[in-house]
Amino acid sequence: MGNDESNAGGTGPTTSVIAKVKPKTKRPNLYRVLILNDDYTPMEFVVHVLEKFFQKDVEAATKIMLHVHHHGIGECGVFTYEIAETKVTQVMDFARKHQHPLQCVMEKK
Ligand code: TYC
Repeated sequence: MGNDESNAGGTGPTTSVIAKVKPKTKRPNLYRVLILNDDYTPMEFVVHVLEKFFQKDVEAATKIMLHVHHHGIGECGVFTYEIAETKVTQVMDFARKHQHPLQCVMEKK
């Protein structure tokens, strides 16, 4: 940004340099966090995961869980890269700790 007047030597014509002002508000890349259906993870456990890690109330959590149960995959939320990565790790660790095969993944929007 700016407007320079250059005049090397001090005589002759001047040259104006006009820099463009670029509004620079970049939107962050966003990632969906998804959970996958399986035959063994209890429905109540999935609802609990959605409440615990994705701040869903029991009604919203149940709706998402049933969507995944019937369609195979569903969205838990949309986050920036680091937050999405953290959610996936938290869910996978929690599922493993309770010996459930629940899978959680992220995908770029
Ligand atoms: N299909 C599981 C069952 O019948 C329930 C389930 C729902 C599992 C959603 C995983 O992401 C999932 N117990």
